[in-house]
Amino acid sequence: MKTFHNPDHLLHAGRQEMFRGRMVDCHEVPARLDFVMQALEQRPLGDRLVPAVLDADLDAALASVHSGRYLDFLKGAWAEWVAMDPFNADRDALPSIWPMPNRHGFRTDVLPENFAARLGAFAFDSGSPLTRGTWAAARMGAACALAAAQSVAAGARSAFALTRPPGHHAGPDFFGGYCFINNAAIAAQALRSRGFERVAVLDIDYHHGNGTQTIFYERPDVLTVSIHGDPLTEYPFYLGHADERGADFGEGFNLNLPLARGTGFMPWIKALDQALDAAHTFKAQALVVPMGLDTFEGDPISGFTLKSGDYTTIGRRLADADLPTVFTFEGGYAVNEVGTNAVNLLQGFQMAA
Ligand code: OKP
Ligand code: ZN
Repeated sequence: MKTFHNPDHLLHAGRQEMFRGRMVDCHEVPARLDFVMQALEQRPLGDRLVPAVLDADLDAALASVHSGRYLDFLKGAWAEWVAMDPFNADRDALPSIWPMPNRHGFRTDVLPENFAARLGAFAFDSGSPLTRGTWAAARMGAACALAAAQSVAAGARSAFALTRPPGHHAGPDFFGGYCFINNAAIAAQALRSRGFERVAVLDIDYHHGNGTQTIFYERPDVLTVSIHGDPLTEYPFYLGHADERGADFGEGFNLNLPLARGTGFMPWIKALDQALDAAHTFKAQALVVPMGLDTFEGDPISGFTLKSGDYTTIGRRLADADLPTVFTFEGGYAVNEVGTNAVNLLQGFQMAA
């Protein structure tokens, strides 16, 4: 399979994130991607390419899953942040006030002019630093997802969008969970636009893919399935329960499989079989896998106990679905092992495919 990697990922390098009242070093660091690249160099799966997509196609892909006002906000955010205070040029932007939509009567239809207030209107946490290069990096990440989808639409069995920042927490008009642009949603929508009538997104990151779920929640043409730490105790907390089944035309086309913190490989792979059954029943014509490796036992911010060898089995099992498949790189914060685990999964897939 081809890997489309983001040559600009380094432009996004947050320094610190707010965590329980203090600033801690960012977990989502550039080295994560570098380790995956190194592992791919040692165990090549196919060409490693920089995405070449038309600007107009990329803008259309971005606009197909995100709102215009959110994209405008992201595009201009850094300039506005620095305009607030010239010293901000050396600080990452983090929100510290939120409108809490749907509660307390706060409005989001009228956007404040104050940038800090607008930052909070588009973010759901204060752990996702927005930096000078965030927009450029995230935009090129979307190009990776689009190129991967185009490759699969052109007949490839699979493709890998290797990019950061990750994407599955980003929604139609919000960022959070280290995510700004939803790469998996862009890939799914690009496949829909290129002739695949039903696309299944199977999110295997430790954290619920709330952004992706929200983007497709009312749609019957994209099935969203997520296996993740139970939101009763795990981030992102406010979404990801088993009773969220989709709404309107999308009712029945969202499946959440929350598992308790501490879950090991046997129950996890049973959930994967359930997820694949759902994709099969849905008669999916293509698969998008937001691939988080933070289910690993050594992950510093997660709570499952999968081992490196388990990822090979997961890859094999995904290949059994026998569908054109796009992988997007999501979480995985045990930096030294993330390359091995990612390539184990992809190699397991490729050998079985
Ligand atoms: C992004 B992805 C840890 C706090 C949790 C947010 C986690 C975002 C995970 N100190 N912060 O799904 O891997
Ligand atoms: Zn995660």
